[in-house]
Amino acid sequence: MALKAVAVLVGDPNVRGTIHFDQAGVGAPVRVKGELLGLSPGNHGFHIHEFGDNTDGCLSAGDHFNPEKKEHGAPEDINRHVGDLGNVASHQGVAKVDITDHKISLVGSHSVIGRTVIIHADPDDLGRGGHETSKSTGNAGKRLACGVIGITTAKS
Ligand SMILES: [Cu+2]
Ligand SMILES: [Zn+2]
Repeated sequence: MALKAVAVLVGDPNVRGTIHFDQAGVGAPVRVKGELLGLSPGNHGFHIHEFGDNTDGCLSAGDHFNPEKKEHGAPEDINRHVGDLGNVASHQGVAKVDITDHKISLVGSHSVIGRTVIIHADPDDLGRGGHETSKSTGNAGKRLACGVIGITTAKS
């Protein structure tokens, strides 16, 4: 049975967007698709953070979702946080997101439902930047906008 979820990102008054999550069934990859508006040109770190708590804006969402207690990395790395979705690129104010990921899920121990998706001000160095935060956050900078991932109907 297909599983579906959606997040509406808000935060920085200029940045907003909607991201859809689709999974054909348990164990299938998740397609992460949508659009983010108002970002500066270039790459921006894009992650799932642990908590669906936005009471203090994007700050209360906690660290990267990391149920396997690994280091921060690139989406294709074995050693990565489950929440590490890499970067999205913005051109002329629009970032089109279309990622297929095999680590996140919409069910089970890797489920991202009820967690927070965040878009950052800076590029994610994918753990390779040599900065003191490279192995935890990819040194991606400020949390510009975020949204809690919620269950949606199969029709959306
Ligand atoms: Cu992040
Ligand atoms: Zn990470």
